Amino acid sequence: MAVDCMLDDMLMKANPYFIEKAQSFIPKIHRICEYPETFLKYRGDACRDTGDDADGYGKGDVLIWDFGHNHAAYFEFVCHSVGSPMDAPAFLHLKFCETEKELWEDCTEYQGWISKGWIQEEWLHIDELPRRMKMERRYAFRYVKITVLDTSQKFRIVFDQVKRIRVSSVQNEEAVCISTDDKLLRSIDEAALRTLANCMQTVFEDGPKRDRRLWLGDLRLQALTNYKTFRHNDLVKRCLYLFAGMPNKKGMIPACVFERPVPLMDDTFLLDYSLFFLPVLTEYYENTKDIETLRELAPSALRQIELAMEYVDERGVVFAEGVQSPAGLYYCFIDWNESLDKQCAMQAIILYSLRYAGRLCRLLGYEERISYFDELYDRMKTAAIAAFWDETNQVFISGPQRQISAASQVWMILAGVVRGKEAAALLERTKESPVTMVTPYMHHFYSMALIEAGDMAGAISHIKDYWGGMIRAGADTFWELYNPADENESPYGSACVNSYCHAWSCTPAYILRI
Ligand code: RAM
Repeated sequence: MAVDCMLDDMLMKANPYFIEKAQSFIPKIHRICEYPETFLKYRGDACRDTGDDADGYGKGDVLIWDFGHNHAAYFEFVCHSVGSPMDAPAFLHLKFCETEKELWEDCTEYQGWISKGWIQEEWLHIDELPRRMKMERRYAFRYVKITVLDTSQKFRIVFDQVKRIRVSSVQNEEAVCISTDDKLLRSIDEAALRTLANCMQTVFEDGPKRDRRLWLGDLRLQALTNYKTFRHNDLVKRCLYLFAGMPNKKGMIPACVFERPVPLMDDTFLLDYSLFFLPVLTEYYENTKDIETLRELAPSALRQIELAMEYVDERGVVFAEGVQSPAGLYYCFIDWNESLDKQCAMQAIILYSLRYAGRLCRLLGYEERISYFDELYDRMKTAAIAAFWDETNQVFISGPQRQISAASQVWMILAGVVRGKEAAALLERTKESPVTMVTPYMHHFYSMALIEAGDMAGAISHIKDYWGGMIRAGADTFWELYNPADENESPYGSACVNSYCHAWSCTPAYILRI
């Protein structure tokens, strides 16, 4: 019975008017043709000159084209044969790589928990040459590696007119880079803008390699950065209407939605992401003054608070993630650190969202609701201190093990539970937290907490340190996950499926423009 109810809640309750409105804002995609900057030839692992390109390539030869930067693009080339008549198919392996290290990564043994279909590689049999090959899929890549698996003893293959068609709904030049004498900050800003541009397709995608779809938590950070850079505000509007157009039967907004073949909600629900619909909508209005959208979507946004309150006990404390409550289970994201206890951060995110609910109601003049949200905020803040503040260690703890994590402290500061000098001191202690942050997403919130505590210089220096670490490791777009202590860390069981252009890491371009 309980299972039936849960499944029933998962069903989509589409709002055709909202979806139609979203579809009317599908942006135009710009296409730019680009040629490789460098071409390298290998046999095995050794770089070698295989002779004149016109002599062609055979079994075991490895060819690498470097396009200079990582972009979302389609790949094309022409190939023909030399030597005797072509007496067998040409058999090729193609690998598309965002970073140099992926070129040499062996993914054949991949056993991770998300689909190996995300690994950007293809095996091609070409029966007749010459042939113009236009790869059907869109990839995210800087490098293309072709391994000639076989030709035959009688013919070899020649490659020509290698190019890619870069695609995005924005053009990089539209956003002006920050002017600073600091070379590292300039590189960080450039990489952040490139990251965001690659993810701005017909929706704000999380990453052009993976998952190539619209996630609400990612959208929050992309939208903020977009307002200060590309200013394609209708794309935010489209995404807002897509989410609001496809809640479940209870009105809960899913963590992510698909656009094709027709708009569809995913059956993944994350409480923190659903609540982020409130800040995304409020900030959209603050940046555009589009009152019609604010009015139309406010009920969907405020509904997220009502639903979140079902997971809050009579003391005003949220149940732990994944634990039975009278309303059932909920899940949340927060960060990819698998040992993270999320209860304290989730409490803070509800508080954070209550402040946005109040802000939204003020904008719309919903007087009664303003005081309701303000009182609820005060009650839950008192409950949060009683439940999570550890007086002895002067930190927030979470869960039965009284876990001390960076995420708990950061979110309590962003929720306004600790402010000013106390917040600055707490962040200082956060550096010692045994449970660290692993995604640029969480590091963004850490930087924002520093700013909230009045330490803009600290936030900039953190950006130089953390995002600068990716630049020093060769990044030209920022990654989904970066743990300086372990560059191969992956939440999926293998770095083969990690995304190296992930929109939630684009926020230095926002923070550097505040
Ligand atoms: C990953 C996605 C996305 C994130 C979710 C929670 O699978 O790449 O960026 O929002 O997880």
